Amino acid sequence: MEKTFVMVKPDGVQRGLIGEVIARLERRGLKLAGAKFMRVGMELAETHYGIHKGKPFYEPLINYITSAPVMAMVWTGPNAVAAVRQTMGATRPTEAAPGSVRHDFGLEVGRNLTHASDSVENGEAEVALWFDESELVEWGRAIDEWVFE
Ligand code: D4T
Repeated sequence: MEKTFVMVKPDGVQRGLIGEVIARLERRGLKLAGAKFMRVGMELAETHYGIHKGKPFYEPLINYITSAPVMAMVWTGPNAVAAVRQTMGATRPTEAAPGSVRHDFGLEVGRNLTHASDSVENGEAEVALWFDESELVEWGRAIDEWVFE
């Protein structure tokens, strides 16, 4: 089953939106496979956002993500990567589809509330970066056969 890494960023945590994000993913039918509430260290932040190193928004981005705790999660399901990206909305809140998290709660790209892996390949890499194998839970959910074809 496809896995994707999802994070409620510091602004989402500060604004009390952990439950809102989890509720939306649960309601969609996605299945939680791991979660931890944590402070992001400099090394992890720099590895996670390594692709943006050198860009003008890189330093503010690192400061933002390390400024307060985040909720790091792994969600699974068929097409989990695409489904979660759609539920979160486009990176820039003013371009996010109405009804998405970033549309409904956000205004600025530097305070866009959540992160979600943008490809299956990156999903696997980010899950491995943020979680130990032992922190992931495989479990049978009673409704699985009614959500997954
Ligand atoms: P993340 O990775 O945080 O979920 O964002 P996206 O996957 O949706 O978008 P991204 O990698 O292009 O950007 C990473 C992160 O950088 C911030 N950012 C981005 C910013 O502050 N200014 C910018 O111009 C861009 C492009 C927001 C998300």
